[in-house]
Amino acid sequence: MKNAYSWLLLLISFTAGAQMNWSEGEYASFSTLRSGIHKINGTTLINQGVLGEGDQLDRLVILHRPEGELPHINGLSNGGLQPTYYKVVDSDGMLDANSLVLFYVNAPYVMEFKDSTYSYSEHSYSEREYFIISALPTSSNQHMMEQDRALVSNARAIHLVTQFHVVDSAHTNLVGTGRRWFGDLFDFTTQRPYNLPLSAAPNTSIDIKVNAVARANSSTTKLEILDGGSVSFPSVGTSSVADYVTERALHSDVPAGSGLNAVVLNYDKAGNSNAAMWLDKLVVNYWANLDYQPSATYQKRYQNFPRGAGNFSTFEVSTATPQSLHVFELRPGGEVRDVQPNFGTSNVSWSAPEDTLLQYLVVSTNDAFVPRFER
Ligand SMILES: [Ca+2]
Repeated sequence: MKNAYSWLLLLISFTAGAQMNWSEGEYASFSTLRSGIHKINGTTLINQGVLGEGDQLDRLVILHRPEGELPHINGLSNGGLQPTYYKVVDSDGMLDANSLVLFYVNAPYVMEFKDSTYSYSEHSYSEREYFIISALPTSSNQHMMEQDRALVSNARAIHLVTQFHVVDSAHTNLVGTGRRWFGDLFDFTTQRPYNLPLSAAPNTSIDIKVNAVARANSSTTKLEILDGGSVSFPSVGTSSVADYVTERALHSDVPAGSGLNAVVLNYDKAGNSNAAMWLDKLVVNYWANLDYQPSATYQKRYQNFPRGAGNFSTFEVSTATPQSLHVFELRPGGEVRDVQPNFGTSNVSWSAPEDTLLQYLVVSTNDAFVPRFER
């Protein structure tokens, strides 16, 4: 009898060992390159030992550090961590291989929406955002708040919403100081298309900001945006300091015409065979219609363009599969809510008050981004 009791204790401690306890500092770390709704599935939670099969999913703890400029590995230090509220997609709330947890995580760079335009601020240390997942012995109360957004009569119908696209890859450290990094090289290849994740709406204007550096021994080379503006680079001495370059910024509008899905950059070498240009960053703002459009790299944004308290906007998102979609509300200050919209036969719709800026994401569980497991 005593033996059986010991075995039982051993079994209990083994089972408990397969689950994490945040109070004891145990966690699994994940990272992402993207801003939007992410998902963790049951298999991952089980395999990483966060929870065991059959455990209540509401014990999960998801924490991140949304503010500050610390390197993100250091940024996981306990002090600045905040909860990321999540939505459990599971019929009985108990962990199995097919369970899903949905939650919002921002990329480390900032896209601030103001005056119908997103402005971009890069993060100095990291292109990945890190967050951690653990569990408590009982419910963590980190369920995402539900938000009723029933249709309101006499509301303004929104037909176009603003999207952003950023290309800011860091491959090349030209002067070797480690402080400035550059992306695509325009040398043998002098023209590159940058695909937009969604097509721009027809007959709208696309706002393009480009920063690039170049070296050339003439002052006639230039950066051009196809169907948009251009800017020339001054000449620099390429013989003595091989990596010396000059920098130019270009801000230009391009008409979308019948709809556009790429921004094309060209470096005109003006016959100067030694000339070369490196892209620093490309920031694009463009308009899209409201139709549901999944993309592997981007989740369409819907804004209410607030005119003040007492006003309402209505969104109607056309889709063949309304019941498969989840609508999330991004609120000022970073809170995210689980919207209860109106499900039609071929659309999802809701009305939003306009006393403050509200942004929405409409995603199916297939579109939710999958974070990378770190350790
Ligand atoms: Ca279940």
